[in-house]
Amino acid sequence: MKKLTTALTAGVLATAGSFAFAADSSDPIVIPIHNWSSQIVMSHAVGQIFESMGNNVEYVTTDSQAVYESVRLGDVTLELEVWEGAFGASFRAALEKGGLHDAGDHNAVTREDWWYPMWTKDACPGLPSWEALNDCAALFATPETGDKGMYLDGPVDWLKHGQERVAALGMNFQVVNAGSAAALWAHIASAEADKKPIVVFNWTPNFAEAVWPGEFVEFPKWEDGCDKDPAVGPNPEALYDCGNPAEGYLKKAAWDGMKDKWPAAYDTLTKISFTNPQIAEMAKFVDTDEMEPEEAASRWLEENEDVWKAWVSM
Ligand code: TMO
Repeated sequence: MKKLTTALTAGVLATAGSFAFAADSSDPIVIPIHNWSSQIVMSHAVGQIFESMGNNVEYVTTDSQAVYESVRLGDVTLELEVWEGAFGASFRAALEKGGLHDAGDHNAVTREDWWYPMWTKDACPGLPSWEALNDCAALFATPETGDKGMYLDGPVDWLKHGQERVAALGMNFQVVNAGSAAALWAHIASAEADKKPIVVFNWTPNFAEAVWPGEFVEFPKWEDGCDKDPAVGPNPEALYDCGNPAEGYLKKAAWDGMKDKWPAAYDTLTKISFTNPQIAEMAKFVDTDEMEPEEAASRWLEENEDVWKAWVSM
């Protein structure tokens, strides 16, 4: 009997040992946190999934463009929300240099661009065309922008070329950067009372679509190279004379070393795929329901075990 127990124990240990050999490093997986709610909640949700697998996780707040260089160098391990419109160029640049790779798409279609709440169209009925918007520029003038219309863009680290687009298309607008996502929502909310026409940066999936019906401005359609080759887009002499992709991707990116250092977590990362409604809900927990991101992440995981348990490799 003793012998059998010993043999069994040895067998168990050998099995456990072979798992341990392939196990993830105990060093923390470093997850970057940015400045919009779905990314913060998703990052905590995935961090909590990794912790449930026995991994250590560390969160660092980073610039949402510079992060691609940090992933490439392995200073952070991954990025969970690579939005094509805002970060496609930085992502492509880092891919070319090497050290990071595409870890797969979420099952989501994204758009990030100039947007207006629907009441704006009452004052400027030619919308959503950008030319119609430009003809209405005076409606959007503010003390800050003089006789030009104001476009309230996102924080400076999101999209870099708003004023260049205005110049390339000969628009009578001035781009003002919001200090935070919250400043965008405050701007929309304050225009709502007297239905003041406004045009602001917005995106989908987001909580905002359930709160304020609205539309994206239709700019000349995005074509690959619009940010690299002046010949692409309607103005043959300028870059950035296109809108952002209307059906953009949402990707995950990983440091090349993640696969060997944290193989189980890496395998899970490649399987992770959130949908538009799931991402909008993550944002809503914070922006509408005023939950803390960590709490929103735990709540999301509690309510969606069937979704994420399927991504965890055993
Ligand atoms: C990067 N963002 C989703 C805020 O456009």
